[in-house]
Amino acid sequence: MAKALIVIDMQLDFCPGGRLAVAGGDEIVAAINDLMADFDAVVLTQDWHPHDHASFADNHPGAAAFSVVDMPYGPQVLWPAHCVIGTDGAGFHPTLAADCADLVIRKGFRPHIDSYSAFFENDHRTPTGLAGYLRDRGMDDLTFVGLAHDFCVAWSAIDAAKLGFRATVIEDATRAIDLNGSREAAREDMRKAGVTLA
Ligand code: VGL
Ligand code: ZN
Repeated sequence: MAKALIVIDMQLDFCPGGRLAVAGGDEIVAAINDLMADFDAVVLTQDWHPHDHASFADNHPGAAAFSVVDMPYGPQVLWPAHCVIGTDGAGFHPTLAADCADLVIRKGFRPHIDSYSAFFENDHRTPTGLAGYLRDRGMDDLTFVGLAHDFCVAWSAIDAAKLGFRATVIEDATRAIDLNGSREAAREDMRKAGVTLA
């Protein structure tokens, strides 16, 4: 079995001081760097939004950040603007060993649809191409770390399990946004999908 480490969205905007800061987001960088040597491949995902992205509350006049709206593809949380293409906040945390990655895959670049998962956009149908890349390289055992536990990490791990990969989340190397109990809900959804929580 070949093992890949999938590092989700370790970007400055998700770390303290960033535009969608996850509490303690920067505390996991050293642990993630240490894990990289144990894997046959390392993939980084990068949340990468145009300034007019539909997931930004600013682009919905009168709507509050963290409220939920109905999009053609389903409910969507409206976020503060974050990870805007080309900004410092969209960059990786400076101490992340990003040079060790085999692949950086960007997601969320289409203005009208968000993409939490590393595998599919939020319509659960439009592929990012990552599954094909991993299969071509014979990677069948995937471990997920990074930000945020209850959104992009959970959605990625659940999709991986549905696609037939072995999927593990190392919870100590994640941090959650925890919006209205989303952390526990995500843990339950991951367990149901067959994701191992380590
Ligand atoms: C994420 C909300 C919006 C994440 C990305 O990386 O978990 N969350 N965009
Ligand atoms: Zn985003």
